[in-house]
Amino acid sequence: MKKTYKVIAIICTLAIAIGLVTFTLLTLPPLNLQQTATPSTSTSANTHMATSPNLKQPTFHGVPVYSYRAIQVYPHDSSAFTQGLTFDDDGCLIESTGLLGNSSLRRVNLVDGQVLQKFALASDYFGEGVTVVDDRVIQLTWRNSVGFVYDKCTFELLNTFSLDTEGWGLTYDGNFLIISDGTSALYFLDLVTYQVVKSINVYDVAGFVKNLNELEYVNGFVYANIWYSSKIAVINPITGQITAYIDLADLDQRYTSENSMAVLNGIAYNSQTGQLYVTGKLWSDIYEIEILWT
Ligand SMILES: [Ca+2]
Repeated sequence: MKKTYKVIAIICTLAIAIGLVTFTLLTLPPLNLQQTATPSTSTSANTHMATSPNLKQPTFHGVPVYSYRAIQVYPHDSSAFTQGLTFDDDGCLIESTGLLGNSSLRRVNLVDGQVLQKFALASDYFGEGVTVVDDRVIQLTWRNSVGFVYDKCTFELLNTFSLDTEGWGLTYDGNFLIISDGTSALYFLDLVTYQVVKSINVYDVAGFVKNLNELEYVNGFVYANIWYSSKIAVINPITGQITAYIDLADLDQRYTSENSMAVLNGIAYNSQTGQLYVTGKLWSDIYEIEILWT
């Protein structure tokens, strides 16, 4: 009888074991082939890529690089140390120049390069970015911790405001002033108080991108010169992600000039015509360009 009980016990144990194995197999999730692949190397940056480059698309730091076509060339004052460039409502260029003792605010005839109007800054101020907001022209200074507000028509100095950072580039997105300070940050300033209300850090797949310089707001993106680079960064102003670079190396007069300071710096977009212009510090030309988005 004992033998019979043993056999029954063994059979029951085996049955329970088989039941448990069967239950376990039935309740496991189906094998996901993707989970067996090499672990992803994606980062928070490239998972936010707005544009997926094709195989032939040149890239820089994981970002598509686009070329350009020069449509027209205009003369530019080669003594102008360009730090800011934008358009007024009449299609004239508003330009800010730098260097101590040579800083100015200018209204320039695009076609012949003539300076139509000029306000010379005191010799201890170093002019930087410039933009137009309604009837005001706003100009930054580099390390003077101050911004200037002018009457758009007369260039009469109306007001000043303090800056907590260095002043480099400046543009206007319709709601805020946007300032760069040579780091990877863009600061958004209130139009009335000139206080910083938010900021973002600009990055590509390789990390934060510093030396952001002259700025221009173009169709929902911030275009930025990068100091000592021939590339313009196209920045998503909400996330800070660089979604494209525009390579202007062939235009860069730093390579044809004997002055190593003659870097690309100056982007102006005429929103009424859709035309885009670029120049640089001490450059003899302003170029109207078309970006080749293919
Ligand atoms: Ca600009």
